[in-house]
Amino acid sequence: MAQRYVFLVLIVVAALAGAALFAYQSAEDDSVRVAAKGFSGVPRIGGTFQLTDQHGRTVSDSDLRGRPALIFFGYTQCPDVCPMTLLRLTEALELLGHDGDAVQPVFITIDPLRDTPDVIADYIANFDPRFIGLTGTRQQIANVERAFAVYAKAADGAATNANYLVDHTALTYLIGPDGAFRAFIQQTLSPRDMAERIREHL
Ligand SMILES: [Cu+2]
Repeated sequence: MAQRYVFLVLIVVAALAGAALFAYQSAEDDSVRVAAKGFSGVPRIGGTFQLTDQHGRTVSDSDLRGRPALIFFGYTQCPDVCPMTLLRLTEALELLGHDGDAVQPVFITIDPLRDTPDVIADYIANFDPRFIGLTGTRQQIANVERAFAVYAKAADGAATNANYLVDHTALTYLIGPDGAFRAFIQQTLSPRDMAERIREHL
């Protein structure tokens, strides 16, 4: 009887230790998300950045002030999520008609090594003509990713394989005319739902 009791206690202790370890690891995974939150619980997303557009001109966060912006982070060699999302955003902007003219759509690369201004210029020509496409140095891109709490990681073997993939978050950020974060536009929404979500903030 006593032996059985000891065995049960050991199981409970092991379970608690496992739960504590799991909680610790989850907390680490969530650290980026937590860091992006302000005291009010509203995500503190955005900030200052300086990048280069598809024409080689410098664009900073202050250049985007005065009108709402739709910011999508991706890369031109993405086989699926990026082109699909950019097509849906393009369609959503068309559905908004003249109301859509108020919005500045922005593509920011998470793959600055391959996505030069020229490469981005060719790429965004496939989507809404109002898009601006931004790139920068590795450090500039790392800074803007941190400001927007974007996750992006090149696949293993990227150093030796020129056709490497990049794993990344695929949310679109709706930013107000004051530069403050307003809403996420999920890439899984239909263009019509995207348009409605954008319209709520015009
Ligand atoms: Cu992608």
